[in-house]
Amino acid sequence: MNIMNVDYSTKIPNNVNLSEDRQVLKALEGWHPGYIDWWNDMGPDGFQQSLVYLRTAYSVDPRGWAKFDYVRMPDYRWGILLAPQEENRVIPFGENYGEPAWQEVPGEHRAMLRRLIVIQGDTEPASVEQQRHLGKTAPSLYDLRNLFQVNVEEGRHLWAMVYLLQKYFGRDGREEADELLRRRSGDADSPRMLGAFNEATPDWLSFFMFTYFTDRDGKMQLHSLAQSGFDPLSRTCRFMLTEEAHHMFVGETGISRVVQRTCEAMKAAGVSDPSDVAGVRALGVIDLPTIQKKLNLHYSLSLDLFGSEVSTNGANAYNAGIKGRYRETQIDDDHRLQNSTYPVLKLVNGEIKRVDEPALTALNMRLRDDYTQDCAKGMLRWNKIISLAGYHFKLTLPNVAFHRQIGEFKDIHATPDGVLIDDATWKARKSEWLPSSDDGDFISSLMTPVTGIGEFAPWISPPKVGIDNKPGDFEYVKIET
Ligand code: BYC
Repeated sequence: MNIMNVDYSTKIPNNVNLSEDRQVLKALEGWHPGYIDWWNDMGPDGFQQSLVYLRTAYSVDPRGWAKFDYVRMPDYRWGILLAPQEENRVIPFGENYGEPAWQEVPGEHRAMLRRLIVIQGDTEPASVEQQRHLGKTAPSLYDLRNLFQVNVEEGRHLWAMVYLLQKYFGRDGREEADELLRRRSGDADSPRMLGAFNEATPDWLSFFMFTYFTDRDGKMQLHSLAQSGFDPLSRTCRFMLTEEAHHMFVGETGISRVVQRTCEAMKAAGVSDPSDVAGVRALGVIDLPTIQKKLNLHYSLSLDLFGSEVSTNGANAYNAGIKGRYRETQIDDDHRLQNSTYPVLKLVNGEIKRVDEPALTALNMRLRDDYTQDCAKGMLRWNKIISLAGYHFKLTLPNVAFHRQIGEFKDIHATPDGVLIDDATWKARKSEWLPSSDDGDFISSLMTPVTGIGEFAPWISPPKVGIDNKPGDFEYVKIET
């Protein structure tokens, strides 16, 4: 078969020749009913019979890989798609640098590889679970469609990891695949594996922040795994990144549209001080200080997803050739890192300082730094909207020591500016920096669904362009009641 095109003749669409890999096909077909049960229980609440204008991957050719059409979500063709194999690919880093990439799991790294694949897999259904109630309060059909697009693709990313588990990890892999359907976001007994994936996504501002900040952790982690010497993992992640770009677009433009609408409403009403929270809220839009608080929350939760700044797990995965750096092949160094150092932010005598650490153990910190740089780009766009509207207010990323539960700063408190504070001050001032229950109530009060064609909730601007270049009055979701 042609690797570029996806075979839709089997129950599970794929470009990995499943029709000739009976054992794996059987295992995946056996897993399928449990997945559909999970989707029905934990996928989007309502709208399952609605026709949604979704894109489905039909090829892995970057020049044209998706087609758009109306689909009922349970009928979405979740498929197994790997980017084409690069000829003569070598392991691009670590102790086995320069050797041919592995097409099978190297025995000595089996447990580590399985764990990373399981963690990656676990985040995908978790995010669908976190977002399952949002459809009921969507600000427009356009946004509703984008939510569902993100959800079905996260479902596909789960399939991608389950394929790797079932094809390459035998019985353990099948057991892990079942566990991925058993854990639940926020469940007291059986939570999802990483912290941020057990938090609530209660409203659409959180959804946009999540897709901007947390999906961007996904981008960084997928890039690192795309460097893997285990070629099937690399190829899987490379294709996942194609879809991931849209998720971050949803986040970036979502926040832009909220900021835009707030600025327009403030201007129209003659509000000169954007920090006049009550005055701005009276206009039925979300004030910029509250947007900043949500940003503080989601950014800090997402920083935790990089693990500890200094990590032997990270060093081992790199040495083994399993997980590389962001854009590893474009970095000009020895790709072994045995003798180099990297500056890590640490707490030294009560002060936040950069300290040189062996580069190998500092890989989580390095990836997190790359992430922070990537986050800053969208911030520039949001701030431009604010300054063009004539307001002196700047959205900023909080200091890395702020509100952390993992790593160097987990036991201290710091302000968003990075000033260390004691417990009592933190308790007294926390609601200045993180969304309070009052803030949550206010945002919730705005979350009334708008389902008219071409209509938008009054707290968010329409997008500049439609999905698939559709006009403003396009019916992105034909809601079945
Ligand atoms: N929560 O050495 P350490 C995405 C554990 S998002 C709970 O500091 P390490 C997506 C850690 O497991 C991307 N536990 O860190 C986005 C370890 O436990 P064990 C998902 C945590 O291992 C939106 C211990 O603490 N993909 O795709 O170097 C929507 C010490 O760990 C956390 C990946 O993350 C935490 N936050 O790095 C949908 C890639 N952090 O082993 C999807 C795969 C650490 O001692 N995962 N721990 O029991 C990894 O590369 C690494 O596991 C991590 C942690 C980067 C997560």
